[in-house]
Amino acid sequence: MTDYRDFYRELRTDWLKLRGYLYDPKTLLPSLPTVIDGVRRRLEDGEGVGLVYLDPSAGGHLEASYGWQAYDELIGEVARELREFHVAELTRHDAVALSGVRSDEFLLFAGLDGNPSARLETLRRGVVSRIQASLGRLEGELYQAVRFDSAAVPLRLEPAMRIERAIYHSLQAARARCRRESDRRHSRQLGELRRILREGELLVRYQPIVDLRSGAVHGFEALASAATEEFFESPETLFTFAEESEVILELERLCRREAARRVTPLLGPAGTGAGGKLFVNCSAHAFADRRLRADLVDCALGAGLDPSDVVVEVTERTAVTEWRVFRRALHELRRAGFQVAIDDVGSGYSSLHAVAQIEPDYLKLDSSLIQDVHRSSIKRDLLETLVLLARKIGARSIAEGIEKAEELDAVRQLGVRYGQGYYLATPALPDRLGPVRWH
Ligand code: G
Ligand code: MN
Repeated sequence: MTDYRDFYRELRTDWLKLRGYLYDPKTLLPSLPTVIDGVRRRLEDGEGVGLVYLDPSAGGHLEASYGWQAYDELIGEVARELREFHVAELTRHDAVALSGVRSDEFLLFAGLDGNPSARLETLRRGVVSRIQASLGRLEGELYQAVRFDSAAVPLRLEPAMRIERAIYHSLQAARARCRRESDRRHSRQLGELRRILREGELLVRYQPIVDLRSGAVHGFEALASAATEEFFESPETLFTFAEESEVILELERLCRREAARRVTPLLGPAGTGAGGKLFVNCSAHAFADRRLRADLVDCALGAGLDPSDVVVEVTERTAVTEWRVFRRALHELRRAGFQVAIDDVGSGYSSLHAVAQIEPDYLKLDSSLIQDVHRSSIKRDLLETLVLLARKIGARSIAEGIEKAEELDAVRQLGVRYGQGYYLATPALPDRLGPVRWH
């Protein structure tokens, strides 16, 4: 007798396997082979159909730096947004798909009537801005860093060509157009970066670091960015691009130079002792730069600052791989009189190992610990511990990212010595800095 149970079990296994080829398991979006038949039928019926192609530019990069799990989440968010777009703006004959299972190339097939090329372009813009806006509202660096390259192509019926193959050709054309577009953007950005380095054109904003006992300004952190957002929309994109283009040392040198050159009006006349300190950021890359010490000395003296008025903020955003080189550079800086701070203490970027290696003059306590500290007893315990640690190693503590009066009160009560953040003062150009709010 036939055992139907075995038969059905096999059938089910086959079906699951098949579904795994046809639908992406994470997003449940169909793959291209799944939707191609529907598209073919519409074209055969004489309908106009267009393809909007969306590709996360630098997707590979992002996945490599943030990990596949985080990247999967991102793809899931985009899929969800596209599905909503489908429901709101398209018909059930239209389709949203991935080029293949586990791919990160999104495809949107939509019927075109009226003016096909105008409709297609409107569709492409609509989709891209909707995705970009919805990702922008999410928490997380990855969501802020991602950008979508896109292209829209009408699908054409070529009488001599098999329709499915013509669709694949259109996909290739869309990919090629995206690549050309991103190459063009890349070379425009590279041109702009070279110009910035050549002409020294950078904006430097300064953010006060405030003594939480007296309200006096203890110093300013210098924060550099491109003069316009046209090519580099954030400091993050500028620095990442410079790193990829292997000119990060040049860019950091320029930032230090400009930070020192323009700080003078804030710190008071040289030699009067009226001034505070200048805090400058240095990545781990900069510590491998043999010119770091001489360069910093030049910057300081050029601006009429004593090296002891300059605090070098160390971040581990790019990991320190050569501790020996790093320690030697640090030692040289110290001997020249500079002070050292560890940035982002308490975040993933900053380890206790670094605290032990560096013996810093300042610990800058990461904004993730400060955010809503008045509502979290764990954060208060952690801060209390870090304040104690700072005291024990003879370092001074600075709370970063204070955005609310309650946070200010809490960190003050915990004995944090200095504070920085939008609540106290936002970063501003030297002639735009207003008074500090500290109550
Ligand atoms: O990693 P580092 O601490 O150097 O980063 C400084 C960055 O933090 C700057 O881009 C600055 O504009 C930003 N910043 C300064 N104060 C605040 C704040 O109160 N809240 C937030 N979210 N960012 C801040
Ligand atoms: Mn910093």
